[in-house]
Amino acid sequence: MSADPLHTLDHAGPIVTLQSHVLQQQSLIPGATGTLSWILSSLSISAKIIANKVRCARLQDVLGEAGADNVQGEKQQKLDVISNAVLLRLLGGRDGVAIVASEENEEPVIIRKDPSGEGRYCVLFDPLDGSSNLDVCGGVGTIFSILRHDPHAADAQGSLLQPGSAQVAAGYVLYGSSTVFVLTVGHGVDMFVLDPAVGAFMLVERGLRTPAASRSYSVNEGNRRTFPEGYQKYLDWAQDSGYSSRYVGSMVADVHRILLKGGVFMYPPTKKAPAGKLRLMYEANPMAMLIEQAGGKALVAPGRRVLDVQPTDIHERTPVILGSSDEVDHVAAHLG
Ligand code: P6P
Repeated sequence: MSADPLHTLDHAGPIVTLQSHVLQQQSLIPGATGTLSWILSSLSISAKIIANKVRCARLQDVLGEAGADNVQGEKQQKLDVISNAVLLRLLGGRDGVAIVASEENEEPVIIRKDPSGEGRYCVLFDPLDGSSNLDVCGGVGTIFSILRHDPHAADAQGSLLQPGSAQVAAGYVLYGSSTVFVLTVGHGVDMFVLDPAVGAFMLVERGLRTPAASRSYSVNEGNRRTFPEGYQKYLDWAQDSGYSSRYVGSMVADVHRILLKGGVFMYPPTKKAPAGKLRLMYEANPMAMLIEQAGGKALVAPGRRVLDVQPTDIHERTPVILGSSDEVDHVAAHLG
């Protein structure tokens, strides 16, 4: 029998879309104006547009490099540029967005700066994380982080440079075997899957919890020899303890597996990236909020939460250790 939405109505209760879920959550927040809901709506539309472009990329000849480097010094993929433009256009059309910051733009984009900026938000994102996996049909994703805008800040950086604990919402879209939208607004983690026949993200998991333990780690072991010693000691211990290793090389794909099945994801400092490779503001912070909301842990070092780091630059990088609470503890114990 087809898994059409009406079928699920018989077996799984009411049909809830991302749109109706967000509006329902808005109704629970006293004084909510709907501004954040409208921003989340624009991210949902962006995700549908990007998903379509990712799935038709090879057919429409938009795979491969765009011919320029981004602010990170990385080769931009054509779809990085396209996805970035989609998000800028959709968010730019939302009255509640004051500032946008993207991995693909060296400077933040000021959308609105009138002094009555009260009640507006800053949206930070990596438009297509893991895009180097596109030409081999690997999982790629969009990661987003939403902060309250400070209209009294001297400049855009002043409003953006808030610790991850200040995020009001965070999430990602995984363009994998299905298109999955994972979201938290600070009251747990909810997961939606795009039903292409309906064109809507359908709620499939409410209040996701990551397992407290799972004997699996996720790290690029090609860099192992340049990891600080404590990480090498952890890997020796994990391998002696029969742990399995899973690594896609696309943060959204790796973290989604950790969120659902547990384990620990790490990007340690390396010789090439002594401060770590992942970006704090629009990769580590949103993923850390999701993992903590799901009952896991997210650290930059033993005893230091990702969400407590006070950023000094919107593109700064950080080491990351995140996932099941027991598994993060095992890594931290070896780092001393
Ligand atoms: P490496 C993708 O380029 C990315 O930013 C993350 O999605 C991913 O976790 C990491 O880099 C992979 O880096 O050095 O293992 O290829």
